Amino acid sequence: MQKNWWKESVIYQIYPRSFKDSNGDGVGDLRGIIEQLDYLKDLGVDIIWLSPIYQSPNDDNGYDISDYYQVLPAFGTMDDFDEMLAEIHKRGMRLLMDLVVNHTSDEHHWFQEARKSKDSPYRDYYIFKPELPNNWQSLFGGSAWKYDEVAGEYFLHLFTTKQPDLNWENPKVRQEVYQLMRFWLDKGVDGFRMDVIPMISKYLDFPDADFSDFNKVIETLYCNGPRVHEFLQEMQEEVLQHYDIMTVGEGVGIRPEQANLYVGNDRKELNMIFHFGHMFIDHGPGGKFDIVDFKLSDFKRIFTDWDKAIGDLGWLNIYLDNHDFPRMISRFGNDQNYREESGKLLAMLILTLRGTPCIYQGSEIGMTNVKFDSLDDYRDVETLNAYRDYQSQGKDLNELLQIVHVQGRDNVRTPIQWDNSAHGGFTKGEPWIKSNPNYQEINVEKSKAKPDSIWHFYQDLLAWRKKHSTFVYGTYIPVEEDNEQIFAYERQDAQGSYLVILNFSDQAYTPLGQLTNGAKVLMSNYPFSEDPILKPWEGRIYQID
Ligand code: TEU
Repeated sequence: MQKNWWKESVIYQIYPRSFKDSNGDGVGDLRGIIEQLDYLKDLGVDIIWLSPIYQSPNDDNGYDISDYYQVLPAFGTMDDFDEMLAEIHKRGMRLLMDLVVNHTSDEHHWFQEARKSKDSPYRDYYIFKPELPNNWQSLFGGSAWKYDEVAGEYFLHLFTTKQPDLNWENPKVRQEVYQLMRFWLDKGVDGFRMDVIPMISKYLDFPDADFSDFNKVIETLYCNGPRVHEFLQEMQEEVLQHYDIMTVGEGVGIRPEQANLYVGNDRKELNMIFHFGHMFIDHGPGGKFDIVDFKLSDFKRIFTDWDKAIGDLGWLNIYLDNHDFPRMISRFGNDQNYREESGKLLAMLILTLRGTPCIYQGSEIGMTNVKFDSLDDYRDVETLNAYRDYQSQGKDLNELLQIVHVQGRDNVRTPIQWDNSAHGGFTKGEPWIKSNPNYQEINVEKSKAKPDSIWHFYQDLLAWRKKHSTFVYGTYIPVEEDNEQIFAYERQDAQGSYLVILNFSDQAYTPLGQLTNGAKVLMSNYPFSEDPILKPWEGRIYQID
């Protein structure tokens, strides 16, 4: 297996709007990030993935870009960016920017020009049709086609109506993208996380879709289009191969069997992907707000299937939440009775599975989902669109509120809780979104002051992982795959043999003798004990011969 710095690193995702506000306007900013770089270095992360900071009307909080060459003024200036990048590099860390090029904002001048005339040179930067071509639905509700009065045609938007999809069939569009990538890479950026990159190639016959299973539509029609690999290989040829950088694709819609088409080291496309196997595990046929149950064995099997699919040819990210999904402690742990224990256990999972771990901001202190009392407290366009649809269809708004409490993206977008002062010390002003009221109990200051906190557990485990390369390059061998209480696996190579057992339950667990015979406990998320019985939400790393 090829050794690479991006396989040995740990990524920390910053959602800048909610990370740290330095000037009291209630919105996180680049200077706030600069203030906290020592905090991140001290935690022990290596790469910062920064969600979009470009000029945007913020219909989708920056994933709707109106100028790829400008920093959103609320986040700061280009000088602030240059200083932040220099300070990141000074600390031996790296920066990934978020590349959002499946679509732009409708306020981008390309779209504004395109809609003016069918003869505009920008017209086929987007996908305009004279008639409604099919029944496609946006991931954010409603039709995926909007009739534009000025343009006199419909245009495609797989996301909000303010996020028109770019037409990658047009070589001019691709050259525009390569140019903006070079602009940021020439500034010294260390790579990109590529937003919905499997969506850039469209099925040009635009067939109708069967929405009885939305996830299937995403996989078979919205993603993995006929030219996606051609486009990515051209991107590699034109841009990526000329820099020592890393690329990670947001792997929505990719099936395990398709993974190495994107990340196989012989493919010259991407270095790795965030796959969505476990992220859609509780999404029913109706999508994310159609919540279904799942078993631990289903959850485990997804990781095993993906590890098998990738083999030694490709590479994956390992993550359990990001800015689009609920807080992992609330979704996969127990944020009521075992918040600290399950937070540490989940940290052990992402830091010992095979792949580049990604920690989402606030996980290191065990931040949880929020339960705002009113839908009016929410800011995410995905939630607000659902709110609008429920209202227009006369559906039960309280039912929607309960669903949003579980699945809403604002669960992970409440401000980072730095201390127990107002708004968790995130801002001296009024935050753009309310803080989680539990910031008095859950905050960085308190967590760093508590020696056995989640924060210290992350710091210890991050340091420990650096000294045990088996957790980077070793094989992954699942054990007890049908067990509905524990997630257990071995990691092995010439440098070492380890067994990880994670008790995903509120009950104690007695490992089978043969599982731990002769194994030596190296680490636990509970105070050290030779007791063979795992406590509720106890995770252990054993050395095995
Ligand atoms: O997300 C794409 C994507 O698939 C997610 O929208 C996810 O399926 C959904 O949010 C689950 O609710 C990327 C960005 O990460 C997301 O923040 C953007 O809203 C979206 O693309 C459009 O750019």
